[in-house]
Parts: sequence; C-alpha cells; structure tokens
Amino acid sequence: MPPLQRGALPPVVGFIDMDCFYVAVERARDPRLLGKPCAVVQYPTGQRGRPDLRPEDDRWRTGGPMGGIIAVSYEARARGVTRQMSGAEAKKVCPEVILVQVPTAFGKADLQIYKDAGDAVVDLLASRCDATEKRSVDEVAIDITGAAEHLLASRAAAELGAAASAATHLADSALSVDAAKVTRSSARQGHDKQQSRDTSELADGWEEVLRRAASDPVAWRLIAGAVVVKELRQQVESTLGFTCSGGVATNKVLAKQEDSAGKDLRICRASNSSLGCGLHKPNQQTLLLPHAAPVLLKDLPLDRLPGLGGDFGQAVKSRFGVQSAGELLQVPRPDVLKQFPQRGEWLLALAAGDDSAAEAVKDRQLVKSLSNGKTFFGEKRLRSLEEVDYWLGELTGELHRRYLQQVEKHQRTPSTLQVSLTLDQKEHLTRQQPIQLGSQGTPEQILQTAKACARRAGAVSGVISLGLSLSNMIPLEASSASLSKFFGRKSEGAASKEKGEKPQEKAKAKPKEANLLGACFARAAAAQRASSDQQKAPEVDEGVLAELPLNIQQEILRELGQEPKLKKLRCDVVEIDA
Ligand code: DCP
Ligand code: CA
Ligand code: CA
Repeated sequence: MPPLQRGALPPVVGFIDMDCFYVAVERARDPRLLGKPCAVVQYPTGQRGRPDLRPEDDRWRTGGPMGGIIAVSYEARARGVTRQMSGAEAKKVCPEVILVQVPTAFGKADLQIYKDAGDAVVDLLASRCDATEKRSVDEVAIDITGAAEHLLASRAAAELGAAASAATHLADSALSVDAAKVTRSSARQGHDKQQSRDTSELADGWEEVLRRAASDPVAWRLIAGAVVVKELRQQVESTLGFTCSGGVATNKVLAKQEDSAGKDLRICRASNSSLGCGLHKPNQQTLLLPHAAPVLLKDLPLDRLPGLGGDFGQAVKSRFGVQSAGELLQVPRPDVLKQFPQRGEWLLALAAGDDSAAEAVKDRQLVKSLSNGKTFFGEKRLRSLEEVDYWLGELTGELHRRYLQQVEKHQRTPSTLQVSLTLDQKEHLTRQQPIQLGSQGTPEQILQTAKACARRAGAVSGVISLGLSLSNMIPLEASSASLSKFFGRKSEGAASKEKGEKPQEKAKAKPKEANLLGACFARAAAAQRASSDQQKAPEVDEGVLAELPLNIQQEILRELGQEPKLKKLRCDVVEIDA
C-alpha cells in the first residue's frame, strides 16, 4: 500500500440516498408491505371535513379520492407504476399495487414519520463520519476521510480490496457508463442498467483498479472509503431496516445553483445522486475514482449535473448546441466564459468533474453518541471474555479517534460508555458506566472501562454482536471544571498552572476514571463530614450539577444524602445498571 501523505490529499466523500424512502418507512412500520408492489400517495386536497389519518391508523387506500403518487417501491416500478401517477392510474397498470396514504394532521400531510426516519439515518451515519451534511429528507453527504484512513491503517490492503470490489460498482465500468447515458427523468424512473447486479459486471475493471491503486494513495483512500460506505449501509439496514444506495468520490458535487424560481431543492435532490450514488440503485454503491470522471462525464446528459436540471441547464444546452458534459468541454473555453461570465468557470469545472466545483461537506450534525460495533456470526461468534476483550480493544481505536475529533471540533466530551452484546440466544445485554475522558482521554482508559462493563454483563458465551459507544456528550468545561468546582476545587488546568506544571504532565499522572470518580466521592464524603461537623449542610451548586449527566447527578446527590429532585436536567436520560 502506498504511504499516506496526510493533508495533501483530497477528502474521501460519501453520498447516501435512501431507496424508495417513504415506502421504506411505511414498510418498517408494516411488514405486510415487504416485497410487494406498493406506493405512497399524497392525501386528497380539497376534501374538507375528512378525518385525519394518524401514522398508526389504517392508511391503505383501495379507491376513492387520493392524491398523486410520491414514492414507489421497486417492485411497483417494475410493473410500470411511476411517481406523479394518480392512485387510479397506478391500479390500472398494476392492479395488485398497495397504496398507502401519507398521514395527515389538521387536514394537511404530516410528514413527521419520514423526517424522523431521515434524522435517525443521519444520527447513525454521524457516529462514524467526520462530517455529516443532510441534503434532503433522504440524502446525506458524508466526509469519511478519517474512517477510511483508519481502515487503511488497521486492515490489510488485500482484505480492503476484496471487500470493496465485492460490493462496489466502478463508475467507469461499461454498465455504469450505460447507466449514466439516460436523462435525469429516466434515471428517476429506474431502469435495467441502474438496477442490474450482475456480479461479472460488478467485477468489471476492478483488477486493473487495484493494480493501479498500488501506487496511488488517492485511489487507495477512496477504495477504503467504499468499504466504509458498505459498512455504514449495512449498519443502517440492520439497525433501522432501510436500504440505501451509496456513492464515493473526492467531492460531493454540491448543487448551489438556483433556478429562475429560486432555490430548487428538487434539482439538488435529483442531481446530487446522479453521479455516484444514482448510477446503481437500489441497495448498491458506486465508486468514482478520479481517472473515471472524464469517462463517465463524456456522455453524461448535462441535466444530470447539479444545478443544470432546470432553466440554466437548458440555456447552456441551447446556447452551445450541446447535450453532454463531454460536448460542453469541447466548446472553446473563452466562448463559455464570454457567454456565462459569472458561472462559466464553475460550469467548466463541473463538466470536468473537478473538485473545485464542489464545496466541502459541511458538518451540520452534533452527534448524540459515538459508536462502533462488529458482528460475529456462525463459527466466528465469541466464546470467551478474553475474545470479547480482544475485540473491545479493536473497537476502541476508532472510537478514540472520533472522541478526539469531538474534543477538537466541538469542545465536547462523552460522559457515558456503553457496551452492548447480543448473545446467540438472541438475548441482548447492555451495560453502561460513567467515564471521564475530559480532553485527553486515552484508548486504554476507554478499553478498561469497556472491559469493566463487559464483566458486569456476567458470563458471556456465544456473542454474535458486540457494540461499544460513548454518549451523553457534555461541554468540556463542564466535564473537567464541574466536578472540581462542585467539590470546591480549582479545575485541573488551573491547579497545574499554579504549580507550574504543563497540563499534559498532569494528564499523564491522572488516575483511571473509576479511581478519579471514587476520589471525587471520597472528597465529597470528606467535605460532607467536615461540613456536618460544622453543623452546615454541604453546598450543592445546582448550576454546575445540572451540567453533569443525569446519572452522575443522581449518584452525587445520593452520595451526599440528598434525594435527586433537580428540575433543570439538560442531558439525555441514561439508565444505569444497578
Ligand atoms: N418525495 C416527495 N415528492 C416528490 C419526490 C419525492 O414527497 N415529488 C419524497 C418521497 C420520496 C422521498 O421524498 O420517497 C425521497 O425522494 P427520492 O427522489 O430520493 O425518491 P425515492 O427515495 O422515493 O426513490 P429512489 O429509490 O429512486 O431514491
Ligand atoms: Ca431516495
Ligand atoms: Ca433522494
């Protein structure tokens, strides 16, 4: 594997688009829809006085007034049902199609169940990505540079190559290039080339790619990125029950263009997924390596590029008499710049697939937790605590990297660690423990706490899945300063400064979390004894206390002999095992 030259390389960017999303959400709620041709229809407008249909009501429609179709299962697409058809038209082309109406509230469509499902996907992705940018209800751009680099450092090149090639289409394979030739509207209906999973086609070109990647660090990172996307997609499916399609490239090809009517989200939505992610659907993924961009873009209809699906794209086509990105690149550069002085540079960069036409993935998501997990099916299941310990160690590395990122980027630190185990009798066990990592927690600290949690789960044998997560994110000041302030001490940093110590030296000498918390309780008890000697109740700074996770607040209050009864509890509720 070529050496990594951090910093100089373009990022590894993924793009996720959920498959027939509203249908998928309905299927997750009602398994009777699984595998059947079905579609989601809008509510009928102009029907005053109709009772609302809540999410939990029977919303299947067999006739009568209904709105247009907004989401179609792939089984129904294969039988000719398309978006925009009315329910009656759909029944005509596919009599067995099941039509589910969107829920309504106060006489209007209530899309909350779909929004919640989309947010759950973003939350899950955010737990392993450097940046997560929600682009629409069912699309997320993700920066997975860190996760890809971590895989490169921790897994053998041959293993990564095999995992990526088994699951990923190449964007310049014959199948992909054919899939890219159709227009946006045809692509949205789904077509054979897009849906094909012929494994020989999937293998097409991979041998050459892996050979060339041996001396190309950009390509290697993207290949590792394909493995990250594959694992994320599996995680979304196993956790939430939704399949999705993915793309991997060095940029997200963002649509910032506005059409004549202003911001056209529909254009962004369709076009974002057109290059990588949209080439192969459903439940598939595509890798766009830099050398593949010109091949793919050559015949790509211009309307499939972000920002060119509307009036502006039409203007470009008619001004130069071109249809594809390749044809646009044949137009002399000065002509393009003359005709489009403001957008010409961007247009040419876009048609060439250049990174400069796209912005970085913007992190809009503050994660609630960081998690990492692995499954061990069949013979691979873990049979002893020793094996569990080994895998906890493996899971710790990446989790620690992502914890440091939260510290650096968001000045937050987790305060709870959870280990979850699924045993082969389908029994699911979770054990949590407070953890105080502050800003300089070590992998060892995470591992020791995780091992302690695993021991609290009791005798384990036949573990088929193991998860490790850090949650209850709190601001850094609250994590370090609060406890000390609560016990009337100066913060560690301030105390070390006074003694002339460097904060890092202090951190090295820091006792393990359990000891630290124990020491804090000992101090609290001592403080309490001292104060009761003086016939004074211990002082509790409610503001500081409220900054701590609920479980720690409760433990502290119990330790001090006070019943937990604070009103202002800002952190997520955590359940602690007895
Ligand atoms: N949507 C909508 N009205 C539209 C288009 C879409 O309400 N005119 C909703 C329903 C879709 C969801 O947005 O399920 C996502 O739109 P997509 O364009 O991504 O389409 P799907 O996810 O349904 O299908 P695909 O598998 O082709 O992505
Ligand atoms: Ca979708
Ligand atoms: Ca979409």
